[in-house]
Parts: sequence; C-alpha cells; structure tokens
Amino acid sequence: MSKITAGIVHLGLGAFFRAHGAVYVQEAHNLEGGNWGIIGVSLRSPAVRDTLQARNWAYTALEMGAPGLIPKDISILQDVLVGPESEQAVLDAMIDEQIKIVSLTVTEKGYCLASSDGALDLDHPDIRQDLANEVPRSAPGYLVRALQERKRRGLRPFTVMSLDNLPNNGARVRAAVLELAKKIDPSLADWIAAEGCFPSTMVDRIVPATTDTLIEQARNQFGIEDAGLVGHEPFRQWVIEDDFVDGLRPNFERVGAQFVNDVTAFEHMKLRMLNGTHSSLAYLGALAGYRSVDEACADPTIIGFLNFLWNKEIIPTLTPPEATDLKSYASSLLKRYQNPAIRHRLEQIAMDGSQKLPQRILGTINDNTSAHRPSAGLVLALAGWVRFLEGQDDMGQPLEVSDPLKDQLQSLIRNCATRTELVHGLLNVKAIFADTATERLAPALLNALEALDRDGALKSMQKVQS
Ligand code: CS2
Repeated sequence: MSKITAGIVHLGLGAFFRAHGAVYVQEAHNLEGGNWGIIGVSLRSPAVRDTLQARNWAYTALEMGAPGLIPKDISILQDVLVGPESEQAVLDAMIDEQIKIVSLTVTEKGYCLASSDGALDLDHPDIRQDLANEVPRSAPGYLVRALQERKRRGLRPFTVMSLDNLPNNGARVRAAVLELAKKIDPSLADWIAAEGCFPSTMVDRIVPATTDTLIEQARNQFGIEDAGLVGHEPFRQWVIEDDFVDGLRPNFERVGAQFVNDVTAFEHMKLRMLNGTHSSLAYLGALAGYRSVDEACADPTIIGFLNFLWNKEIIPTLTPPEATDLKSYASSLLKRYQNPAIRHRLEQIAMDGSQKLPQRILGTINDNTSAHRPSAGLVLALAGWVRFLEGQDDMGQPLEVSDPLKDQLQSLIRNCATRTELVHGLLNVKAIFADTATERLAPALLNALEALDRDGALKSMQKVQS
C-alpha cells in the first residue's frame, strides 16, 4: 500500500468519525487523489490505536441496511497517535505545514465549555493544566499550542473543523480557542482571529458501538478479520460552511457533502429532531424496559410519542433549511430508528446527558415557553433523564449511568428528601440549566416526575399524547 500524504489531523478517533468523516475523505480520495490522508489522534486512551495497528490503520466500514451487510475498505488513516503517550508527537503532526485541516469529534465534553452558553470553562482541570503548562491535555489546548508554533514558524494556520453535535460548533470551538490563546499570548489570539477558519458543520449518521457479534458476522460472511471495524446505517449527511484557510479542502461536494454559507437551520433541525428524540427515547424507552432504539420503535405507544414530539413540540420551533420538508424528515427519522440491523443501545445514547440536554431538548422547551406553547412531551423526557440517573428501570432492572456530572447529580438525588426539593436542586445546576427559564419549568418537571413515579414511562408517554 503506497502512503498518502496526510493533509488532515483528526482529534477523537471514535467509531462515529471512522464511519462518517473518514468515509467521505476516503471516497474523495478514491475519486481525485490528493494529499488528504488522515492522521488520527486519540486524546485519552490507546485502545483504538492498539486495535487498528494490527491492520496498519486500515479498517472496514460496514453498512447495515435492508440488503444485509456491505463492507467498504477504509485505508485513508496514515497513522494513529495517542495524546497522553506523546503530546509532542501530536503537536508535531499538527504543526506540519502539509496539514491544512484539524477536525474534531471529541464529544460535547471534550471542548471543556463552562455551561450551555458555550464559554470555555477556565476552572476545568484540563484547561487549568493547559494554562499552567506548555504541554497540552485538552482539545482546545492542543489547537492553541499547535497554532502558536505555526505562527512562530511563519506558517499559515490550519482550518479547525468541529464535527460534534453542538450548535454553532465552529463558532464555539473558535471562541474557546481564542479565549485560551488570549490568556497565553494576546497577539496569538489576534492572529488566529484574523487568519483562522472555523467552519460550522452538521454531521449525521447513526453509528452504534461495534459489538463482538458484528466482528464475528464480518468474519463469517466476508472472511474479514477486523477488530477495528465500524458498523453504520446506510444514511449519511454532512453540511459544511465553506470557510477554509486559503480555500484548501477536499472536494467533499463530489461525494455528497453540501456546502452552505450558514449551517444553523440544518443544525437546529438535526439536533432537535434527531438527537432530541434520540435522547428522549434513550431515557423513556430504557425506563420502559427496552434496550435498543429499534426495539423501542416497534412499540406503537413510543411511535405515537415520537410523532407527538416532532409534530407538536419540535417542528413548531424550527425554520426549515432550504429544500427540506420537516414532516418528511421526521418520517425518515422514524424509518432510520426502526432499522433492525442497527442495534443501537439506548444506554449508549443516554450517556453524558448533562452535556447533551441543553442543545437537544432544553432549547426547544425554552422556545415553546416563549411562544406560550406547551412542552409536556419534552418535559417528560427530561423527567425520564432524572429517573434514569437513579439507575433503575420501571421493572427495577439496573441502568448504566455514565456522565461527567454523575457524582454531583446522584448525590443530589440521594440527599433530597422530596421530589420538589430534587427538582429545585437539579434546576439549580448551572452547567446544565443556565439558559433555561427554570421557574416555569419547575412545576411541569415536578408533575412529569410524579407521573413517571406513579404510572411508569409507557403509560406516561401514552397520557401525554392523548
Ligand atoms: C446519538 C448520536 O449517541 C447519541 O447521543 O444521539 O450519536 C446520533 O446517533 C448521531 O448524532 C446521529 O447522527
């Protein structure tokens, strides 16, 4: 295999990027060649590197749809680095002038933002360490230190392209980078502000965590021995603001990406309609005893509840992106959820609720409140999150809670004697609810929580829509 010169460093080499962004880059390379190989970086654990090493960074992207499994070879990764093993190796890769783009899927929490308003959290332990040391730990820290060195060497900056499910992801990462840079060297911040580019993007593809069963299926069906493979649904979408340093980027439009001046309408649609209902399903579906999205979406009560959320509570808050019909978008989402080949675990989607709820659910509730529209379904989903944090479904089976604020939230739950006290305590957690009209939300949340306590998730979902 001949080596392709790398033009992209990607931070956060999880399954989503390997099944989405990397596939687009691979396809653009297959069509046009060019120097757009990818150097992948894991900022935390060596696990992905250790797995991908066996096949020299090549892996299989397996489409899981009605015709069965369709494998595609992805060999666009040129190297995989692990931040905590060698920060300098990661910085060296980012500083290399061949690198034109640094893209990121570091999840919501990886940006170290203070609260739902999106400012950099200067008290975050990783940001504190990045201010005190030149060797970075956080994603914003790596971006700033690499840009600092590029400036010192008289090089052009790279484009910073966030591919995470955050609204205005480009503007957010730009603000975080500028704030950190300003603290380190104000002239660096000025240079980045003047010369840097931070396109916002909307990314979409459902990518469940790889299971041993899928690895085995690939072995049996295709003779592929690949522990690093990723499975994904057939659908994909990528909408990108065309704002790249010196216009340098692969021709992603040739492989189906859409370039726009402003991605906001697409982001809102996707975050509220897809991710908002995904999170609602994760909490309420899991409480009802379901374990995967397709399983939950076979239940007529849940289908009715999803349609209720889309039609009555989410679509009224949205401006449709050009050439998009939101009702058809909703029905296509339901079909995607019902894909039986994607056993998307609800507990996976439930992860990191404290980081996801503001952009997925709370913004929609706020907009409805301002327009004097009710949000009983979304408030029920929020109450579902609270009950999920208690760690048991309606039948008393354990649920796995994983969240950076888990300790804080669960100790609040333990220490509140009544539901009223708990609702007030939770709504006071500024990292989640800073931008929410909590006085209006409190009585509705209390009601919904009591309904779940009394009736369970399924019956409550039924009552809301009737
Ligand atoms: C999901 C997303 O895990 C989650 O929180 O809602 O990963 C979702 O599958 C993707 O955003 C789909 O594009």
